[in-house]
Order: sequence, then C-alpha cells, then structure tokens
Amino acid sequence: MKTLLKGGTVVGASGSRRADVLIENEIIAKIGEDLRDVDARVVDCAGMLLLPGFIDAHTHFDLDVCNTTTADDFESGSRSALLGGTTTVIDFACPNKGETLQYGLDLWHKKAAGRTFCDYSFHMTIDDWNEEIIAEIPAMFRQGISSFKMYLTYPAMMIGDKNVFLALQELKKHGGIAGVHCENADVIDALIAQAKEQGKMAPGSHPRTRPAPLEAEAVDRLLKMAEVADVPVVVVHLSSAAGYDEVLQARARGQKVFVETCPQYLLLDDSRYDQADYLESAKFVCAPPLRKAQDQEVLWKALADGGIQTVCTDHCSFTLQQKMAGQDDFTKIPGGLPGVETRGILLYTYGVAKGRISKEKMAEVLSENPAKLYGLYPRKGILAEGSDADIVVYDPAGQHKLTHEALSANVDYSPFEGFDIAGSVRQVWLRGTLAAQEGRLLQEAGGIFLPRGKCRL
Ligand code: DUC
Ligand code: ZN
Repeated sequence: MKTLLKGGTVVGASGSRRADVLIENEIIAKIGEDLRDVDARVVDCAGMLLLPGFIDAHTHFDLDVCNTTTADDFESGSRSALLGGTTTVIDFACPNKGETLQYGLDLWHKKAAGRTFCDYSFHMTIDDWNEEIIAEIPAMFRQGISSFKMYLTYPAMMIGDKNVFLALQELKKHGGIAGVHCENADVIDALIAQAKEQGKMAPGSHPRTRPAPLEAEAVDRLLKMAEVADVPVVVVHLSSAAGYDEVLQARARGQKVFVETCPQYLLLDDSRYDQADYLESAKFVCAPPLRKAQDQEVLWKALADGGIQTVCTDHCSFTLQQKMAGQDDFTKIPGGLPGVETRGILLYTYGVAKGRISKEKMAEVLSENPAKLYGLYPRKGILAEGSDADIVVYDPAGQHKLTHEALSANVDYSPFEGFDIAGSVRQVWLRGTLAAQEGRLLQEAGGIFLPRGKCRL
C-alpha cells in the first residue's frame, strides 16, 4: 500500500522545504521533489504544512486522584490526542506506595491495550524507594521503560530528598532519565494551613499557597541533587520565570537540564482563580498553578531561544461536576486540566502565527525533542526516510474560535474556550494510515505500545 502526499511543505527542526512524501505501508519511503509512483494513491497537500506527528510526553489517563478518576481514560484521551495531531502519548504508569513497579506497569498496559487510538508508551513513577524497587529497575529497561517520574510534592507520591538523590544515582547506572515535579511540599502545607485558619477556602487560595518561589526552591534543590549525582534531569511542567532562572544557573554551572512547559503556562494567568463563580475558577486548578503574564513572556522567550526543550500538556482532566468537590475547600478540587487535543493548534496560533517561534521550532518542541529525550528517535519525531509515517497535515489558512463542543475529550469545558485559532489540523496519518480528517476519526483504536531506548538529546 503506497500513498504520495504531494505539494506540501515538509517541516522539521532543522529546516523546511517543499517536497513530496511517499509512504509505503507504515513507513516514509522517500522524501523529494516531484516524486512519482504509479502504484501510489495521491493526496494533494498544496498549501499545507506537513509536520511530524506530535508527541505528548506528559499525559495522565485513567488515573485515580483525589478520591476520583480522571475523566479521560486511554480510549477518550487518545482519541482526543489523535484528533489534535498527537500520534504518540507517553503516560505515567503509577503504582501506589507498597506496590511493585511491575504491578504498576502491568496495570497501565491493561488500561491502554486494545483501546488506544494513537501510539503510546509509559514513564514509570517512583513513589516508593526500597531494595525491591531498586532490583526491579533493570527489568523496566528490558521492557522499554527508560524514563521515570518523581515528585517533590504530594505526600502520596513523595520519597524524600535522600531517596530522590539515591534514585538519580541508581538511574544513572542504567542510563535512565528522570522527570521531576518541583514544588516545595512543606511550605505549601504551611501556607494551606494558614489559609484555612483564616477561612480562605475559595479557589483563589490555590495559587497563593503554591507561589512561584516554592517552585524555584524545588527546582534549585533538584538541580543541586542532580549536580552532585552528576546526571541530567528533566524539570516537568515548568511554570515560572523564577523556576527558569534556577535552570539557567544550573546550566551556567555546566549541568545538562531539560525543561518541559505546557500551553496553560504559556497562555493563561492566575487572574483565572479570582472569578466570582466557583467553577469559573476551580476549572483552572492545576499544580503548579497558573502564574503571571511576565512568567509567560519568559517561557515564550526560552522556547524561542532553545532554553525549553518540550511543550507537553499534563493532560489530567476532570469534569465540572468533579471540580465541584472543592466547593467548600480549595484543597479538595481535583487538580489538572484537559489539553491533549489543543496543544498543536495553540502552539501554531500563539507561537508560529504570532511570530514568537518558527514553525521549525514548533516541530522541534512538539515532536523531535520529545522523541529524542525519551528514546523514540528517529522512529518518531521526524519526517525522514525510514521513520514511521506519522504526519500532521496542517492547513495554515482560516481562523476559528476554540470551543469545547468541537473537541472530543470526555470533559465539558476547555481552559482555552473562546481562544482565536489560526488554521487547523486537516489530516493525521498514523503509521501510514489516514487516522483522522477534519475532526473525524477514521480508524479503530489501532495504537501500539512503543518500547523506548535511551535519551539522545
Ligand atoms: N498536576 C496536576 O495538576 N495534575 C496532575 C499531576 C500534576 O502534577
Ligand atoms: Zn503530570
């Protein structure tokens, strides 16, 4: 089976060119000018951008949080991902304390197998540290799990600085990479207790009890631990200029630090938490919280100059009904935002079309860098001969307003409701098959698990 995408502009991190793309079965067979193949079905892509399928390396599907479960499971979450041009997600397998890593991995395979529309892999969450867990780590690598997640906040997930340090040392032996959620748990606890004493129970207390210096402190602490362990790390969902400053200081000391941010930190600010209507504020509760417009500008500049390597979503969705849980107590609002479907259109509109980043940078931070960072490159993340034919056909023409009704995630709102959008995702090709076209899904759940190698960024 052959398909020829004709007349589009092939976009990659290192440049763009007008070229045709010949797909044979699941793979890109050839890229070049004026390609012909009598056996191929021809698809006219004149005026279109051809981008490598987007990779969202930070999703939480089918996750139990705050006595509830995320609204999106692998079926609805991956459907939403694919419709937005994301052809691969890396979700977080998450064993509870006391369970083995293998139990967590098997459970996540069960949640995803046979019902995932895009390709997928898992990071492994380390929320416990003991001899059994240490002994399991080589088996994780053998099963294609080469990246790990740790938390410096959330008591249910934290293992303490000593164990974070020991885990960094242990992962280094195997060539693994860790992504870390950086917020100072103890001081946040103190601020929450003070807010409660003062009767400040509304969502507006959420950002005030998790201020940016407490992200910066945790970023600094992580990076000092990584410096002593002599190992690169990933700061996930970086939200603040203060946190980014700590990254720059570590790099100035000679450290290799990778940074991820998310569309919500680039485009939304903390004024969202002070709306009179409870739900209008609660629906934006996530951790770290939204920051200030000045933080957004710093993050955009860092994206443009290469200081931030990836934009993922931290998609962790709850319905408005679920968000009602914190009506009398902001700490009970399940934290997380939907976004897996809107990352590409938002980055195109507010990054490329607004001139903040180039389309090549967009391909780099949505596709090539996540593929390199998490051991999927060059199978994924680039349009090149021999790579999987995961292709987003983006039509840069036209404007529309984003509405949650037009999205497919299993939630009744979008944090980006009413945002103007430039262009649209016309087609999404997953391993050589036209999987989605103009907002319609054309394929059954055909995603496969991707075992991953080591970091190549
Ligand atoms: N932050 C959230 O808001 N939700 C899920 C996990 C996280 O770190
Ligand atoms: Zn997350």
